[in-house]
Amino acid sequence: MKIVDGKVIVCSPGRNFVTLKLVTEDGMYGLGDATLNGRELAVASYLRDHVVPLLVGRDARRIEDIWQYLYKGAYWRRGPVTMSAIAAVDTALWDIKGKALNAPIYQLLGGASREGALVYGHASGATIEETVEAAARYVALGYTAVRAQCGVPGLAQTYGVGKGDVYEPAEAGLAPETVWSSERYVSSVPPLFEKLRKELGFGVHLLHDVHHRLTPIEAAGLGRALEPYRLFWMEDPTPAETQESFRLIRQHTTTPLAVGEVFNSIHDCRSLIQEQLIDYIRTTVVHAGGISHLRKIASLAELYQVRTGSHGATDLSPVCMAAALHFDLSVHNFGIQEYMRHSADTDRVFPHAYTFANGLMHPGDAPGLGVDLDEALAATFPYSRAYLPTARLEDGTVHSW
Ligand code: EZ4
Ligand code: CO
Repeated sequence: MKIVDGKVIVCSPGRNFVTLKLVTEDGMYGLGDATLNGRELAVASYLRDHVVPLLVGRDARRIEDIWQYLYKGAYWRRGPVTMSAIAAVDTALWDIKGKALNAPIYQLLGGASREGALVYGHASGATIEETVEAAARYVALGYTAVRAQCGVPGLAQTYGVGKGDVYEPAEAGLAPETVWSSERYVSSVPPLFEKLRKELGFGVHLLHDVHHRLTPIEAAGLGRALEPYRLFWMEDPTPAETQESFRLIRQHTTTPLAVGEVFNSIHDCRSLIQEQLIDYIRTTVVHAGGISHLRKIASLAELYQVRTGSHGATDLSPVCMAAALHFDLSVHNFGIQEYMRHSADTDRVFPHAYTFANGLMHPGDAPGLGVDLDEALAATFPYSRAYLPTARLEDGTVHSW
């Protein structure tokens, strides 16, 4: 089953997406998400100019061999651009394998380990009251897990606070700069969760994303202050290039920790997992080498009772969401899946079989991923430059984002 073509489709139905479509000699095709928010065209070129020429003529059935060939053969290993490109190839090959064998991918990964994947929605608001109302709306929709982010008094704009119904992390044009204060932030979070628990009780899982903005000791203090509200997790408490930082946080708090949405390989989280410094690993299909590599991370994590909690924001396309759900349904040590609903235009460009009911999602039973790409419709939404915002402290110093 030879690969005869690889097409890179860049479209922007509400936000930018890069999709790889691999075609085989018998006319079968598979899709893979290659979207790297704010750096999309680098991955598109990596695929189009450097990877697709190497794939033409290869046997589409040899997923692991092609993965190793692209990873080891490039000489230059890891990094978000390389690993997103490899992820797209890997996902597309799993899609083809599922279609060829007439089975949904989760059946090829060992079958379902659960009825559905627990997902969390995103509640946010400028004030505590608005955020509590948004969280209550998610509960009314059937969600049993909700991430809550709130505006910080004294800061004009705060990460994670959406505008309108669809939460979009990037902004059109050149990267906007926002002002950040860790002091203002850390004192604003406990009152939010106090109010959420008072209004919603303890029957719903509550999550919070710190977005790599605190030092380890600041994060330790916040984790401790949040203990009475029993969070499902505190996410990305501090930047994780230095994995040992988490030892310090861990010594001080029992609030569960999640990290890894920006990781792209098992080497980024090896110490975090083996030393049991985290409870959830957030690596995703698209940014961490595809379904094949994510399974290796999950297998390592399983040994240490670390569970998965994959990133699933709107900048991860429905192709990635479908792949994530096949992974989530099958791996034993699944924990939770992030789910930010896409815009109506995105859903129309990427028709999909996955469904949500009663707080759980299911990838569906269509062969392969169960997601398609309407290329004619996609062509009506051309790429449009957008960036994630950046952050500076009140005195102008660049801060982690
Ligand atoms: O900042 O998806 O947990 N979710 C997040 C997201 C990420 C964006 C990055 O592209 O932190 O909002
Ligand atoms: Co996050």
